[in-house]
Amino acid sequence: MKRIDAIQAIYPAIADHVVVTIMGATAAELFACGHRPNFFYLEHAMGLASSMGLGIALARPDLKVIVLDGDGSVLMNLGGLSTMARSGPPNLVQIVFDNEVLLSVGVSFTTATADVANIEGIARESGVPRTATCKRVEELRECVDMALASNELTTIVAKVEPVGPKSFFIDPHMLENRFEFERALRRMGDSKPIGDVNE
Ligand SMILES: Cc1ncc(C[n+]2csc(CCOP(=O)(O)OP(=O)(O)O)c2C)c(N)n1
Repeated sequence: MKRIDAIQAIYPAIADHVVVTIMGATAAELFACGHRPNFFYLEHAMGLASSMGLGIALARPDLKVIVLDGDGSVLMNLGGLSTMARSGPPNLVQIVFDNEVLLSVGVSFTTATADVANIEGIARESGVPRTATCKRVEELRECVDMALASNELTTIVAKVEPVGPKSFFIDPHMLENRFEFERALRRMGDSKPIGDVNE
């Protein structure tokens, strides 16, 4: 499956929740599906989207938090999985798009998932209670729906082709996104409609 098709397919399920994504190709593809103020694109800090998602999930148990991650990012911060599992917030769903490369800096840089590493296995053995690996878009959509309904910390590995967007353009600017996202979290707490980017 292509990641852009996968993100498009799960977009309706995640759009009203808090979404934190890794930088680069994944962020650009989520943005291309439609920006929302409740989306945060964690630029530069490779590996830490799940840690940020964990912090939000623990601080805001009233919200569901979805982290869009990458294989290179997860492998860079492997301790993030055990910390996540140890705290075990039921409102956190991590989706790891595993394309077996560091796509955002070049497809020739393969990660260990191209050879030996199995991120679902690492997550399970780290103590994440719900894990899955999906290879087809429909399968992923069902997995995400079930994870959101389950109220249990979940890591889903989505095996995707090593292809990305033509442009990595994202608007809003990183700093704007930081304040916009914070305001969206506060509004969500007030149970007001989130609205869209033009609000
Ligand atoms: C600490 C750190 N090292 C390196 C980079 C450069 N960098 C940006 S994106 C990226 C690849 C991320 O790989 P992955 O998580 O697999 O996502 P993909 O790009 O394949 O979608 C790298 C190495 C960075 N931003 N931060």
